[in-house]
Amino acid sequence: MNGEPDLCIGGQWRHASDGGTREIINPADGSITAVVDEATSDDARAAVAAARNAFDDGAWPETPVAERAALLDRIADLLQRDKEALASLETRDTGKTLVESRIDIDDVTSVFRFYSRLVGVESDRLVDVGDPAVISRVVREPIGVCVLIAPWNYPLLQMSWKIAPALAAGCTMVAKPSEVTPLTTIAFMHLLDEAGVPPSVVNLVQGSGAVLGAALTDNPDVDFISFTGGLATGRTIAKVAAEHVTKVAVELGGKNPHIVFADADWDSAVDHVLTGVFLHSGQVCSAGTRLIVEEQIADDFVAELAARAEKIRIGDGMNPASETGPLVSEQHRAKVEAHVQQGISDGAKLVIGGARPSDPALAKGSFYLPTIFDRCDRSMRIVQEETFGPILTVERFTTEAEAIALGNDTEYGLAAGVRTSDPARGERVVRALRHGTVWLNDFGYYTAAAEWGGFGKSGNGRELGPTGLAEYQEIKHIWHNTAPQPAGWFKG
Ligand code: TXE
Repeated sequence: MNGEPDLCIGGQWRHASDGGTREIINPADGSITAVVDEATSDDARAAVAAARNAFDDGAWPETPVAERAALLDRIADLLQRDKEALASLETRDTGKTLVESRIDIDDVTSVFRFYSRLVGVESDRLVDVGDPAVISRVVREPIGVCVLIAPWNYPLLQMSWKIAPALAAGCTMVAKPSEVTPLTTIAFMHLLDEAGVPPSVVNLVQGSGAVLGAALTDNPDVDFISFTGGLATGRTIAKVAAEHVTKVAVELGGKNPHIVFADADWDSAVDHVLTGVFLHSGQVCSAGTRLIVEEQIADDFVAELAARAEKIRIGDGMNPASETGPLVSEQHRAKVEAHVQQGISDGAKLVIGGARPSDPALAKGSFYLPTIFDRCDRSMRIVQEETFGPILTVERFTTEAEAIALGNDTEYGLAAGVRTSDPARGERVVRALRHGTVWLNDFGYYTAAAEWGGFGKSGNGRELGPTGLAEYQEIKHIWHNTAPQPAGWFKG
């Protein structure tokens, strides 16, 4: 960063092999936050080769579980030591508020602590095969070389959901953060060194996905690819990996319904719908972007939401007065603006927003106003396609069955919210929704101990929880006959 080498390959910090660099832009004001090395595809191939050697010939996969667990704990300690520095780097990189970035670093820490504990208590499973001479057991082994590709909305958080279980399992890896937001991952890589992660176990490259993608994913030396990002990229990676029968887990975002029945607690419903969609300016894979509200309260509910959304204080995430920051880049704002235009031409009713803020102090950043579209229906692209911006669409229902049908009317299936004061109805609706996480009378919360992932085109595989560790493990059944006898099948 800023002259220091940023790629870590085979235990060596290096510049890009062709000397290439990239400017990292602060989305709050368009200034250059840092200049980082931009890896070439040769660098990416070298990183995979280093991870392969470290897995095949290195000590890490055989390192006792207690040592791996202790290392994860040391990493967690260092994250807390450097929390403020990492949080401010994350804010300058992504634009999110400092408060959110601090929460992110705490969450990253909790992921390392969780897997440190989990890997220590996991044990082999004994199987009774009906023969006392046979010891039959099912053991878990590290899956091998992992390629970990992360997006820009929660850069270090998303990467930690991959690196922590991969390390816990005994894998070696290549981490590739988003080229838009690589700074905390570079800083974190230095913490891994300091914590004592052996050389070549974690390799770091950053740069354009289009340039590095093939070297990282169309590569027979890779055993597992964990990817979080957009649907189109996820499809490309899955296709390429299929050629090598490489295991792939993908988390591809969502178009998440937030269903509000008329009997829901009003204040918490308004508040959670607002936070669910406008936090981090909607750049959250589980953002509740589709409000599905019971007709009898819809007008009042939307009016109150609009009144509150207009008061959201937008600004530089480093300013403690800001409640939400800019979009991650000019390019991303252009995508959001195109979606809004599409909504207008499809006939949705613009209630508020639909524009950049007029405050001249925000003119240099990629800010966008909280936007609400009423009278939306399922045929509209703004209802079906992920915008990844501060855009709420409103659909109305009159029956429970209709609410469920609307909630499931999406090709995605990452997350959903349901709000009602009737527990029996709440349970019915929660069970009927085809989404990976469903909140009943809450929204947006998660824990490292519970699985995260999607149904449908939100992806496959799970992160976090015990399944998030199992993704990085192969299962082996060992059948050990302690008193071998001839099988006696063939008599001659
Ligand atoms: O993501 P990409 P983009 C959604 C959101 C957003 C859209 C596109 O709707 O508007 O995706 O965002 C790397 N081989 N989400 O274009 O391209 C890339 O370098 C290998 C949802 O920014 O998917 C980055 O590290 N890797 C989401 C990562 O993929 C490739 C979070 C994600 O970038 C690659 C972000 C290739 N061919 C966006 N091409 C979520 N699920 O939370 C790119 N990459």
